[in-house]
Amino acid sequence: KKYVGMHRGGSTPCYFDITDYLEHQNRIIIQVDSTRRNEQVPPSNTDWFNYGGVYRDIDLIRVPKVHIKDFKIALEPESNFSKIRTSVVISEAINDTAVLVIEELGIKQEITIKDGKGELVFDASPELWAPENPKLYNVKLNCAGDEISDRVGFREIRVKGMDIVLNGKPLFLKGISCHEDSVPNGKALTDEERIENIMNAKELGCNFMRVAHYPHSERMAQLADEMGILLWEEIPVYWEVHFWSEDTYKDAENQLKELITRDYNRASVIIWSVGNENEDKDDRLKFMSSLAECAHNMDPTRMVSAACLVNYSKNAIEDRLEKYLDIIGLNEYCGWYTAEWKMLPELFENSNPKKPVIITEFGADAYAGLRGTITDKGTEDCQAYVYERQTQTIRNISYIKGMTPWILHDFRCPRRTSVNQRYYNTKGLLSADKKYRKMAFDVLKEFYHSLP
Ligand code: GCB
Repeated sequence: KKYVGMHRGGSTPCYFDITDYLEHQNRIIIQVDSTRRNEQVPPSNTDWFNYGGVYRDIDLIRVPKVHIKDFKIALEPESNFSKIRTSVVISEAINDTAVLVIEELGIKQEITIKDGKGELVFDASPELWAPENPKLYNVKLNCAGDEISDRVGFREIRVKGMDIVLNGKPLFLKGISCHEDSVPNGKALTDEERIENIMNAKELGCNFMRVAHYPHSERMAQLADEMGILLWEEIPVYWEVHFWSEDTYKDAENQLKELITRDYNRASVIIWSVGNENEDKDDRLKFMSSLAECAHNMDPTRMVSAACLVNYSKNAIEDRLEKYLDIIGLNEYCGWYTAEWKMLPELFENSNPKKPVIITEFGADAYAGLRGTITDKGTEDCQAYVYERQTQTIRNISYIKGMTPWILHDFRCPRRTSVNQRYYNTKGLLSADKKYRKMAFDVLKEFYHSLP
């Protein structure tokens, strides 16, 4: 037996070159350690079931000795939608010429490769990708006998003042949060299930999904590209992480880098989130601001955010991390964990954010089919009422530029042990099998369809 290597984190891709290990007959053995540990990302305590084992595809890939290792392509920001930037990394430090072809645009560009690397900005006027027009182009790259292809959309996402601007037009992100969880398949969703989730979001009137709290399969972003829905992608820096540990930081940063490398060419992905609900402490600020800086350095074409907590002592949107973000994400549970409704308008009045805000979570549990009054917790009536009050308040707050209520469908959650939860988090608008629609689904649908 020969040891090839190891990888931390079960969500993002990795690869190992096994060329030098091969013999006439081979057996590849993959061992998975699914133990939850507090020093890991995510740590042991999460409000979802993280499953275990291997839940991503494993491929045996044969490539030429000299091959294309990385290839990025995107519309150049602030270029008036008229320039494309591409960069190429080759497996060896060769000097050569790579050829990029986008046939539909009549583009054939030569990229000079020096010491295995090349970069080029060139004029182009692609039809812009947007949720209502998810235009993708077949892009091909050749170098030293290797060829790769991708389907790529071109769009520009920026924050301008207090607006989130897609292709030059301010937009409101009508979103919904979603876990990667399925009754029959756990985390290993089929494409049919992913398409069903996107179709349900579209029926709600969404142009945006928050795929929480860890990188979902790369198929999700590919399908979002095809079907036209914007995405918030996140790494599992969730709740109480060992923010003081350098090793934990390395793990988080590695997941962020692998995610950005994986989905850089996906037009649907507009926001990298560096975490969720982490208390504003010094070591956490250093940890998460470093992640934000890393995302900004790696990717100037997207926005960086995090789902922050309300500053409860002031009932205000205030977190020192905001300085390092482009967009402020905020989880608030008024009408649920925060019982008093008057806290919601007060929260927004007490706040003076300098950047656009997305309400990344609000919600309420509802056991599918359970009815009662609006004050009976756990009923559909109570959940629907929370959605009504929340949406009617949020719609009047000018600095709120999007929302992703919690959550599209119920999901497995070992911490949720009450009689109506039965090891599920029941804040879904749909039951876990997605066959049953709770009343709140229609409340959100009506709200999104009433927006311009
Ligand atoms: C939160 C968390 C989310 C939980 C949710 C809940 O604030 O971000 O992971 O599942 O609340 O249901 O309590």
